[in-house]
Amino acid sequence: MSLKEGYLEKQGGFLKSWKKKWYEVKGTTIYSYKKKGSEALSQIPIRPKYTVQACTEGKKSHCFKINTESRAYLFAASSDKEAKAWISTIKELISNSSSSNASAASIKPQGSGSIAPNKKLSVEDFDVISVLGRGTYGKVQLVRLKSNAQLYAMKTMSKRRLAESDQIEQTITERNVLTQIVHPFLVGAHYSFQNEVKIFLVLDYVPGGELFGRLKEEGNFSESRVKLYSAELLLGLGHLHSLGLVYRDLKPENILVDKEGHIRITDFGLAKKTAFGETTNTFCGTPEYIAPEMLLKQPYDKVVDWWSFGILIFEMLTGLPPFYDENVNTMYKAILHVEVEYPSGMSGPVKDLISKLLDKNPKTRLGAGPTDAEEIKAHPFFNGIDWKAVYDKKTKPEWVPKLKNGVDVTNFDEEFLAEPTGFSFEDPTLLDTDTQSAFAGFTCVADSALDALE
Ligand code: ISQ
Repeated sequence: MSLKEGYLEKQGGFLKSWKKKWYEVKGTTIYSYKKKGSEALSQIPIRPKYTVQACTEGKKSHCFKINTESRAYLFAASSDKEAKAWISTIKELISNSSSSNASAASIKPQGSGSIAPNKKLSVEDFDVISVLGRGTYGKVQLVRLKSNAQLYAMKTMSKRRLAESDQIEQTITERNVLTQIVHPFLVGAHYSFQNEVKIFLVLDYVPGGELFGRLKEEGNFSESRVKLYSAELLLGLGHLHSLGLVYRDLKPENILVDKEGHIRITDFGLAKKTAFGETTNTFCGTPEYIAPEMLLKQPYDKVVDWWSFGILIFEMLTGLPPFYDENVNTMYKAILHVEVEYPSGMSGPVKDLISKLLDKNPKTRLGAGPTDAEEIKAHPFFNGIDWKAVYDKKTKPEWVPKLKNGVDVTNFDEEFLAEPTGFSFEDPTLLDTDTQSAFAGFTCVADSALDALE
């Protein structure tokens, strides 16, 4: 039940522009929505030490401000009466959160991307159980928070390696994206912190392993299985786009399977904030999945994600991406000039969907219109899908990972599981002060959402 709801304008913490959204107070949290009845975009959990007051800054009338430890949230209501009503509701929330949190010195785990009470953490607060994966800049480990026994995936990155390969901005992007996310099909972040040599992102643990591993083992997936995976991906990508983010790196390695068999997109290092209608031209992504306009170094926008989505649907159905060639140059030429050939077993609707997503012209590609994901949801391949049931995870996946217990990591690559656990040593004296200062402000408890990137 909502205690108060209505449209408010809010000033972004980063760009300082004002955005109108629907806000709702439920429990001790303020949720934001694009419009009434849509999916929650983000949340501000109210804590005992917060304050709320009317204010005159921000060049807007009927303003009020919520002060937290890390920032102030500035809102504008439609009238003074409305502003007063919001202030009194939030004051009540603050006093309610004081009584419900009085004994909560420890951290309460919450769902994906949700917010824990403010507490600064360090690696000493976690036990390492296993290594789940490794990349150029560090590794992902299964960890348990000592205070509440909750499992998380901890991504550890070396500051030196990030700096050497110009990845600092990407890492901060990933943190900013992750702390904004509250969505059933996107991996959320709970905490981020740093020590002298490393930065740490504490993420939802998704125990079913990478979709890539499943695809390698099974060769390909049935059309009905692909339909649910792609419906879930579509909702996740659509949500990122609704936040003004282009994901840019969709591939099976970045898709995890949860304990019930639903998917979760991870790895937001390449996600990029663009204002609506704006384009970018940084070259990034994985060769097999790169859209033609990106290859041509032309300005591109969120529609590149719908190209990669088409490639992924093809790969899930056949086991290989459509333009694959061992020779990368041949593959690039195929992406630019060759039409996709479809195996005979593919149904008409899925062929039609893939061909419309793999339109080499980004302007006419399915999903290029103003309604973005909605345009793709209306394609006949998705006829009969109950989108609410998909969002609520009420549609049963065909494959459910077998897990013996909460810390069963057998769905992850054996190569990593054999690695020794623990936090490796790196010499802090090797880091220059520029690198250190580039990470200033990285430490945070996921302060949700209505934050930096808005
Ligand atoms: C969450 N759970 C398991 C593995 C992961 C790898 C990368 C990011 C998040 C993860």
